[in-house]
Amino acid sequence: MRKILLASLLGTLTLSPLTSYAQFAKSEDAINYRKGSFAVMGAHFSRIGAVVKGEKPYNKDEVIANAAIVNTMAALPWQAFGPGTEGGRSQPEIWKETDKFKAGADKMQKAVADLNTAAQSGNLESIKKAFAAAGQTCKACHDNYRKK
Ligand code: ASC
Repeated sequence: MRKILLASLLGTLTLSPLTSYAQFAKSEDAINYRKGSFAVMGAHFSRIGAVVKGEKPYNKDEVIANAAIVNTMAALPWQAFGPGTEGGRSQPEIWKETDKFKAGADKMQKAVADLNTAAQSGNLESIKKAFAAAGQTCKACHDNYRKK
């Protein structure tokens, strides 16, 4: 019984994003991971953006699918900003203002969850509002923490 508990605890710890920066063997791996997850998120966010801007016709199911991907991806990059992973386009302030950076990350995830809810509502006006709010949270972090 104790073995089973220990194994399940270890499994939980290994899968937990909070502890998993240690899963990257090299800082370059963490940098690639966060770049990759932001790139996938950005690609699907932009597809909703094209609808919001009227460049593409509104298709409810496509927006739902894109918003769900953005919502899933939004949870991922943060585990790859662990200690000692400075580099890429990240400004060093990320590792000096960790609380502020985390607050921005949390705000973005909340806004993206709202976008996901709006997508499911099928109301294009709600989607437009939620998209603009989410885009603001992307921009805030880019302005503060991403190298130009
Ligand atoms: C996008 C994308 C971002 C955000 C940001 C919003 O489509 O890839 O990073 O929107 O530009 O200001």
